[in-house]
Amino acid sequence: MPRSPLVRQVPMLAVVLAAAACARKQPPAPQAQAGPNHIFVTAQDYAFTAPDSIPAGLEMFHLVNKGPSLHHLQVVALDSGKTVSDLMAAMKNPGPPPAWARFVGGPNAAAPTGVDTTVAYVTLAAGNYAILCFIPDTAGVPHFMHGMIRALTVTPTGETPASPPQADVVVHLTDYAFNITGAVTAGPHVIRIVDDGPDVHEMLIARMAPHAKAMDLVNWVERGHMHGRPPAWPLGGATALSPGAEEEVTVTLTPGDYGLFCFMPGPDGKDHVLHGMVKDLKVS
Ligand SMILES: [Cu+2]
Repeated sequence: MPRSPLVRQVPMLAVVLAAAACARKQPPAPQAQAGPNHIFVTAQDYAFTAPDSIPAGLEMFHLVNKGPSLHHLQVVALDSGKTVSDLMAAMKNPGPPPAWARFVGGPNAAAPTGVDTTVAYVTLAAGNYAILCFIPDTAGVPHFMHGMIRALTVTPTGETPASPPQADVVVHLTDYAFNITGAVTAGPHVIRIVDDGPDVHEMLIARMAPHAKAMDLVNWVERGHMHGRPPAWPLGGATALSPGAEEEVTVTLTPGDYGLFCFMPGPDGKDHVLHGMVKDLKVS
């Protein structure tokens, strides 16, 4: 009597299952990412040119500002399946951002010359993100309302993210101060910027114009509404970081006067620079 096809298939199925079980016992070791993914973003009035999709891991964002206005690059992680439309809707409400929108940094403002590039190393997991510019125009309208907002999809790779470069200066952001360890001297630096909370903070680094102090830039923004020539030259830094988030930036300093600034709005509506989150730095 011929055996039924089903009986003939059972041993074959057993072999396949055994092979699958064997494969499960020895998962391939995750490969280390060879180095950062270089992500080039161009800002202009008012749009970003940027990739729609990038691989997960250590991202090195390079921001070029073709101007004429100041622009920065804010990366926001959108959890719980939220989209750029959800973020736009949420930002119409005053007050703190919703829990599903995490500020994960990015390069802060680059001068509108198209020559300087500001950079930031940010480690991103796969998921949905938005990139946007929060800097306001002279009427106080943030640039994302003029179209400087894009979706960014970060795709999984199965690789272990590469390590960011070793920092020689670390800045902890608190309510409301910049706490610096390491020597801020003339020359190239890798600066690690960490938000210790409880609020969201940024750190703009700017070289002051001759005889200008950090408060002169605060007054230009807060009282002068960014009209006329700024008393400082932006060199990047970190855009907003939620508590616990961090990034590395590279910057080359020459002797002179610099300032650190956080223009994030506080719970009272006043920007953190007006709560003392502004610092003069002399570099020699
Ligand atoms: Cu702040």
